[in-house]
Amino acid sequence: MTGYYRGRARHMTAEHEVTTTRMYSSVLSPERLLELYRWMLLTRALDERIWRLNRQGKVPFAIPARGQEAAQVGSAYALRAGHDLALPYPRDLGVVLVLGMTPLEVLLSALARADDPSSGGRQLPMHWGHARLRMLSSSSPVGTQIPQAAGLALAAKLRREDSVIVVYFGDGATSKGDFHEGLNFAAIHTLPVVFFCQNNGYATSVPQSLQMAIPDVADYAPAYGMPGVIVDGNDVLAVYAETRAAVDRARRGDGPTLLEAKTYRLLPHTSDDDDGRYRDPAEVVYWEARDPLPRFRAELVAAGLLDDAVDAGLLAQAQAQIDDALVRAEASPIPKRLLALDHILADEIDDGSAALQR
Ligand SMILES: Cc1ncc(C[n+]2csc(CCOP(=O)(O)OP(=O)(O)O)c2C)c(N)n1
Ligand SMILES: [Mg+2]
Repeated sequence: MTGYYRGRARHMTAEHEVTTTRMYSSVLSPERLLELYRWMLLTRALDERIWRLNRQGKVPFAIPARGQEAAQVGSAYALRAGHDLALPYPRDLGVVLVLGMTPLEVLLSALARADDPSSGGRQLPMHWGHARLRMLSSSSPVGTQIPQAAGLALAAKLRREDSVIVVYFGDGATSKGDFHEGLNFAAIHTLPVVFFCQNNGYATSVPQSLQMAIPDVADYAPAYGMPGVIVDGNDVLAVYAETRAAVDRARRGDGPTLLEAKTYRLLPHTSDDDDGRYRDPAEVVYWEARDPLPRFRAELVAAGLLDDAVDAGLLAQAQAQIDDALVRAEASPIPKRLLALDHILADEIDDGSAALQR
């Protein structure tokens, strides 16, 4: 019997917000807590570097992750990298790094080089894809990855694989039919998929209040017959624990979950956006004070796992890794013009006539 989910989404409470460290720190060893922090640090540093390269005219277009690192790193850390399938959305630098994409590969994509694993420099930067890492190539139209994830999950179930599919998207994508169709299908067939929404309050310049008439994306879940969970998306440990629970549930065969990570994008939508035209700078200041990176750093310091010297050393390591990757990426070849149309249309067109003659 497929489990019919009755009830309401599980909501984050004020109590939840202040107790997450105590609630979740015991789920990971000190080494793994520091590993999570290093992923967040690398994501932040690489994101900043790409933004600067854009301002220098070297990277044509950037989609910043700043402010959403906890949601991305914490959730991806709950997957079995290279085994589970991920469909990241363009802002997901933290997700792709944790799942195994190297800073060099990220920079090859940002600089549109021939060896970019996502598309060989054909797609917009940050439209991630990596066959070996089981990361599905992404499209620009918002939300299209959601029904694709349901389809992949159906395939995994039919093949009796124990892989889980995790699909990432923003609050804006929930206004698309793709979101509703994907959730409905996944729930009907009890599919092993986790729908992970990073709700940063905006779809480019459109605030959430103009996209939906209810406050929480997670509240859509019970209508389709699956659990909906709201998590503080700026608390990396809470995100890890809730994603882990949803992934375990999917792997057990108990079906999909909709997770809503409440977060905030600290930079403009993209390098081409002027966020001063649609949001109050005071709002950004409010969220700067809730930046997930210093927040986790403070928690690690309070737990005696980190001090200023170790922190500075970890940042220097991340920067050195990025410096090295950048030198190699800038020295790598650009795509050959003659190959521009490769992989766009089938090389040989099958008009069906051969089949008709049989
Ligand atoms: C179908 C479609 N409509 C509009 C766009 C233009 N567009 C690109 S990103 C975006 C906003 C997405 O917002 P959200 O899903 O909340 O993700 P966020 O950018 O906030 O992380 C829009 C409208 C698009 N790419 N596809
Ligand atoms: Mg958004």
